[in-house]
Amino acid sequence: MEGYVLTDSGKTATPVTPVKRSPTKRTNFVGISPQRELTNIRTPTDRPFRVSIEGNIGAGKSTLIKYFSNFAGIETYPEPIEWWRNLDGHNLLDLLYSDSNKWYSTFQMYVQLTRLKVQTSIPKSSTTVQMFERSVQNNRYCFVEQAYQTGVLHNADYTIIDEWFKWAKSNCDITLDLIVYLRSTPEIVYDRMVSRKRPEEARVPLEYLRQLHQSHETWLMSDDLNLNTVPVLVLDADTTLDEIFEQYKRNAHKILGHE
Ligand code: DCM
Ligand code: MG
Repeated sequence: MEGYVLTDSGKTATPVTPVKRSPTKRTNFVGISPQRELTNIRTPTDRPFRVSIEGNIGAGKSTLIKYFSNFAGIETYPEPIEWWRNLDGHNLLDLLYSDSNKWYSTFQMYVQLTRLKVQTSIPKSSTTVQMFERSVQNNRYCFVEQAYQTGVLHNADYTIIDEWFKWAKSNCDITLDLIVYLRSTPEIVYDRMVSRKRPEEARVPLEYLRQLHQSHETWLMSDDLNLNTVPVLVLDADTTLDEIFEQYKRNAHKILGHE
């Protein structure tokens, strides 16, 4: 299988040359005008098209999902954040940000379980597209990887989460057909995060968003097929809301698997 990166420019697509041993950053791959085009989005016949919306905190994933939720045949699955905020009365998101070293592993184990439930949801018979806000794959390659690389997660915790991930991958169908990457600048999404005033996130520093940005880049913008084999459509999430809606419209056919 090959890895691809899509653009929203509509030019002829070219497969990305795959596999390097270590992730190679597409450093000259900028916003929505990349050198690499994308093709070959697999349109499954035995189940709905599955697309995951990815991006940093505050990148606009919920806005995109809300926009497409009115389209016919689409089932949308916003992140189950309320489950994380109230697990039998425990606010795991708050615990996470109040003491990351203590709670990171617990939180990610639970997020992984809830994502697995969401991503294996049985669609309605009329559903042609399932659209997820983030994915099981995101957990493993963004949040968990980042926490391990920065020393927040102990190797034992990291290995347990990875074992669960590998088990889920081989025993459940969590495959995706397309990833939409809302690519953003950490400083910009930091301001958005601060202004939306989610109480648990009041303590989140800009540095954390920089680290998460880097983990998204490594996961989605490198040619390493050990990290990702799913086609990636990159949208510029730094722009104004009007411009973002324009990008949605321009790319709707790709996002919904019609191309
Ligand atoms: N979150 C996390 N680990 C995950 C997924 C999400 O810590 N694996 C946190 C980051 C944000 C919140 O949950 O604080 C989700 O918000 P958003 O959808 O804006 O990224
Ligand atoms: Mg969200």
